[in-house]
Amino acid sequence: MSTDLSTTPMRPPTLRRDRSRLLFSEAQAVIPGGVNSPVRAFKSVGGGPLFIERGQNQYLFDVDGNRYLDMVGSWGPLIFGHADPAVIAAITDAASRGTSFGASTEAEVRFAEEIIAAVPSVEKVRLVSSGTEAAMSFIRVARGFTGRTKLIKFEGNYHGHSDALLAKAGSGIATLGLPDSAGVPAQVTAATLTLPYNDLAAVEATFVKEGDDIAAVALEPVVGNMGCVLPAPGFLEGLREITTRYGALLLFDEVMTGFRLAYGGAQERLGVTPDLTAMGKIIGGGLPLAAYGGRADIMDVVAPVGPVYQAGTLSGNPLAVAAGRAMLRRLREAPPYVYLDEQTTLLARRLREGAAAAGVPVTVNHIGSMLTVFFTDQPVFDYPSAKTSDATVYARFFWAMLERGVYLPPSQFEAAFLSAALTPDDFEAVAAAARESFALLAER
Ligand code: HOZ
Repeated sequence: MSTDLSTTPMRPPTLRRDRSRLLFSEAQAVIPGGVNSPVRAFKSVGGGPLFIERGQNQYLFDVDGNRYLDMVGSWGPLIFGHADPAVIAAITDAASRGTSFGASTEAEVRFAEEIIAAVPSVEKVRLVSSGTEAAMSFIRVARGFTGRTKLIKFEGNYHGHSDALLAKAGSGIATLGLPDSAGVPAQVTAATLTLPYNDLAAVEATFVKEGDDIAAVALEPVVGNMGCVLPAPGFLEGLREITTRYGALLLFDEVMTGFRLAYGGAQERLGVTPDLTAMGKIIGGGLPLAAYGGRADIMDVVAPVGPVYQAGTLSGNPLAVAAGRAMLRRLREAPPYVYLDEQTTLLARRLREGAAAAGVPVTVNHIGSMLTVFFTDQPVFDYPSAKTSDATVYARFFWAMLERGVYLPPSQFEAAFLSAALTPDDFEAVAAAARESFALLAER
């Protein structure tokens, strides 16, 4: 069959969207692009964003009264779905005692103990408010600890929007097809060496040339920000060996994978221990909280013990800590990992079968409860191979799924995050919606 599916006529949209459209036009007058984070503008799938009224368990409800099975989960935090009663009760209880103190609390100590008990690499941890802050801070710590300047990161990996890390980044930068970001001086990214993901030979060659200057290698151990892309066998182990040999640090950005691929994150699941880890999303239970941590001797360079400065008025915010602790307690008491692995694996198989039946070439990458359908017949293992996916076909698939009540990431270069609130029947419903959508893509 022809692979040009991007011009296939679509069924006219039947979703009610009047109120979302009105709000978006009002939003554009007062918020840049009408959104507070670029990917949610739907720019790469077209059609304008949905405005959300509420979430309940596995469902999202928009302001026009449409209901969707949510495959985004707020980009990762909501592993038990929306408005989880245990998390809501913890937030409500904490709020009744004050929303912010800018001072120490017992809860943050207990939370730090719980994180340390969970994540293999973490002996000391500092709480911050966003994944961007966590990743920015672990880079600063790595440079402060090693006294070196250069940093290796990988194409299509996204570590938040701090200046030094906006080099060939994934997520919104990939979604919008931007080279990098304006406003970041070239001097700031000059020390950021960007290499192809899964290319150990490129890492080795860079260390041979500049090893004495390299402070750290930072990566998503499983990538979510160019869609879901898995590390090749031996890649993480190789990075561990090379960084150790050269006295550089290995930094895992587990903002997406932490507490999602296993209670101890990708490092527990894949058995490779970094020196420092950035965490976010699930760890905050859906509130703005993130963390970075690792070896105690490294973390002790952070002020006020050491000379590396990092601070925040809302760091350790009592509501966010309460939400995070409730989330971690839920994960210990009712681990969703086996269920989510089984259901996601089954869904991936159904998606491949549905696409094959319609003659639509796809590559479905998944691990744990992260999944991406790429519209390519190539394996996807790095950013260039992710870009072989036809994003215009993804856009058509996205809308066909939305019409069938399934809310996918509004970008080819973001992973879906599945929640334990989705029942086996819901997973079947998603597969059925996908079968119809693939068939529609293939229609003449
Ligand atoms: N950067 C996030 C996803 N990788 C957030 C996207 C959004 O909220 O727009």
